This record gives sequence, structure tokens and C-alpha cells, in this order.
Amino acid sequence: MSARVLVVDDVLPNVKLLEAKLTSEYFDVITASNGPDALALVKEAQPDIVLLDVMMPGMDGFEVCRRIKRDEAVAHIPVVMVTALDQLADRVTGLEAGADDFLTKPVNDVALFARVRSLVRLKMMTDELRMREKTGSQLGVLGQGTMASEQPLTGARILIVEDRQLTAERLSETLAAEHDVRIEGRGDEAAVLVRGGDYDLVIVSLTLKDYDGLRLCSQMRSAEATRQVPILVLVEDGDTRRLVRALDIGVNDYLIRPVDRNELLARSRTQLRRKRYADRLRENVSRSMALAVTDSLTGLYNRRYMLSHLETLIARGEGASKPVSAMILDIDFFKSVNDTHGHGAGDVVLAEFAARIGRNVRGVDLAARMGGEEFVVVMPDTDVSAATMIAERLRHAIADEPFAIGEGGPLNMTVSIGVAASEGTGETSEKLLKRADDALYQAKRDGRNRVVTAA
Ligand code: GH3
Ligand code: MG
Ligand code: MG
Repeated sequence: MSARVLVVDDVLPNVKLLEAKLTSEYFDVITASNGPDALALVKEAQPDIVLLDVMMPGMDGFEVCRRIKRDEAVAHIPVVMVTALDQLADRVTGLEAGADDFLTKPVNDVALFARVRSLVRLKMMTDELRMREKTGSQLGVLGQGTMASEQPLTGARILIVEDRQLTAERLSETLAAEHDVRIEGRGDEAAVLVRGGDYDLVIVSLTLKDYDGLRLCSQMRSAEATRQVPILVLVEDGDTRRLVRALDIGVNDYLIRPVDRNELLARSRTQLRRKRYADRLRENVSRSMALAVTDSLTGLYNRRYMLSHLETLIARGEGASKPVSAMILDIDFFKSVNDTHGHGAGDVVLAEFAARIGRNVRGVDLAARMGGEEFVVVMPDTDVSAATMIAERLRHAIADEPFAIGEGGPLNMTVSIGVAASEGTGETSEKLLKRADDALYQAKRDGRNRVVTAA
């Protein structure tokens, strides 16, 4: 994962040290030695993350952070405050200034890379979401959605896997003000819980007495259902071996005992935000996919989707005992509805027509709007006599009950339907639909309001 890191510190050796460490891990590093230069670079170079020293003459790190977070163009860039050891007050001020995370000096390599990676991952997610939402709203597929970050980050489901009663309670108290927290002291129970639990964050002690916390983490990473769930691990100060193993397995971040309250809050917040973005992205993708295959007026599938579905069924059906059937429906004298009652009334009739199709076909059947006032129903494993029966049922569903259109209604409508079934080898969706279409024209010629089945 390559990313551009802006390092800000007024002490040159500090800058050089961080630069060397990050460059050795193939990060692209840019530097600044004071607040105003840092702010200019943030705008110009759009870094993926900022490592910001707190103590600087002139404008200090808190002020730089505040200004970054106040500027909408750059507020999404994560900021890590680099503070001197044990400056608890700094952490609180940093949080209030909008900092995303802390590192303490002297900066330890594992911590540095874990935090930078974790925040860069979050930012990539945000960038991707911003891009998708922009494209989506340009295409009219997605609304001008509020970014996930604007919504309050509360009500998350958090599982704490920790058998030290006091620690567990302290963590829980800190998080329970805003979230729904559950404590589980047994590792094997926790493994069951995470599988069915739909958690937004899992905090795992790596020093459980009866269970290997690393094993729980690796199980979560290998199972499809929990692969994306953020994991924070609790480690003893100095247990670098286990910590590095945990990061290798793919845990997202860690907390050193004794856990600092603010650190817990900041690191949980980062992980919850990333999870929320990921969920939001997935939701957007499925929503835009749904819209891409759907006709907006009727909610039925569109022509393109129906064709690819029909092709799949025909390919699968070669040599099967029952054919695929299709019917094409065309509303009779629909133009006169528009001409007499207006286009709006026409749309109402189309939507109601589609709803009646939906109510009168089976779950396995696929109904689509081909365009205009022409519809198709694709019926898998259906021979021509069953398909003709379904078509007759549909014809009745239209003709037997007038259509309400408000003023000027209700209207008596009828439909003509052509039915055809697939025929052995060499069948294609075009040929099948052509036979159904020919049958439909026969129905129109024969006087409308009828079903004709292809010979
Ligand atoms: P026939 O019985 O021969 O099928 O006659 P018809 O009037 O139904 O057929 P024709 O193809 O002449 O007219 C179809 C009309 O459907 C013309 C077009 O303006 C209208 N139409 C197509 N799409 C829409 C739509 O989305 N909304 C509305 N309101 N009308 C539509
Ligand atoms: Mg028509
Ligand atoms: Mg027509």
C-alpha cells in the first residue's frame, strides 16, 4: 500500500528520522517544518495522511489540525498528532481539535506503520466512496447522499473479548455511553458470537487464559462473514512478537495495556468509521446495480437484464426436459389513453399494468418492461401449454378489472399476448422472442384482447 505522507515537525532530525522510516516502507514522504507551510502543502499536495508534531513555535500542531479539519476541501485527510510521552492533556486537546489518532515520541516502528496503514486504508475507502457517490449522483442513480462521516457515529455493536473483569468493565464503560457493548470472557464463546453477531467492532485480548486470541483473530479473517469486521487487539507493553503476528494476520489496530480512555475512543472511532464507509460502499454498489437493471417507471426488470437472463436460461436448458417459455404482452390501443387522458394517466396505467403482471406470475418467472407499452415474461422450466395458461390468467387480470386513473377513469383496458417456447438445439433468445412477437402480431390481427401461441 503506497501513500503520500506529510511529516510536520520543527526539529529537523525528527523529520529526517520519520522520513527515513517511512521511505524504507515505500511511502512517498513530503515534509514541512512549521504550521503555515504544512497548511499550504496539505492543500497543494493532497497527502493521504499528516503526521503532525504538537509543539512548534508560532502556530502549534493543534491549531494546524483545527484549520485542516475546518477546511472542507481537506478535512477528510487523516491527522495523527505526535506528542511527547505521557502528555495526556495533549491527547484530549488533540481529539478536540479533530485529530484522528496519536503517536507518542519516541515513535516506535510497529506503532508508526500500524497507524499509518490503518488510517490510509480508511482514507482510501473514503476516497472511493466520494468518487462513487459523485458518479452516482451525476448519473442520477444515487441521490446527493450525505457522507457517512456527517452522521453521528453511535449505536455501533461492539464485542469485548476479555477475561480480566476489571479491564473489560472499564473498556465497556468508556464505550457504552455511545454504543451497544457486550463483554465475553471466554474465547470459544466469542468465536461463536462473532460468527452470528453482526458486530461493527471486536476488541480481543491477546492474553486470554483459556484461549489463543490470535486464533480468534485469524478465524475472523478467514471467514467470509467476519472478514470485514474491524479488530482491535489488547497487548501487553513490550510484547512486540505477538503484536507483529496480530498485525500480520490482519487485525486493524492495537491498544497497549493499561488502556488509555482517549486512545480507546480515538482508535475505535477510526475503525467504526471505516466499517461504516465499507458498508455504505457495498450498499451503494448493490443499489446502483439494482437501478441499472430496473425500469424506473414500473420497477420491473429492464430489457437488457431480461435478455441476459433469457440467454442464461436457454444455455442452461439445452437437453433439459422442459423448455423455457416467453410471452410478449402489448397493451391494446394504449396510444388513445395518452391522447385522451394525457401522458400522466398513461404512466399510471403502465405502472398498474406492471403491478398486475407481478401479481399474476410465479416467483420463478421474470417480468420485464421491453420499452413503451410492451412487456415480456420469461418462464423457466415451462412448457407451452402451461405458459399459455399463465398468459390467459394475465389477460383476464387486465381485462376483468378497470384501471383507476383518477379523473376521467376508470378505464377498460385489454392486452394482446404472444407465447412461444424454446426448441432444442440452436435456440437463441432472438429466435424465441421473434416467434413470440409473431404470435403477438397474429393476436393483434385477430382482433386483440387475446392470447396466441406460436405453432
Ligand atoms: P396497439 O393496440 O396496436 O398496440 O395500439 P397502441 O396504441 O397500444 O400502440 P402504439 O404502438 O401505436 O402506441 C403506443 C403508445 O405508447 C405510443 C407512445 O406514446 C406510448 N408510450 C410509450 N412509452 C410510454 C410511456 O413511458 N409513458 C406513456 N404515458 N406512454 C408511452
Ligand atoms: Mg399497444
Ligand atoms: Mg406498441
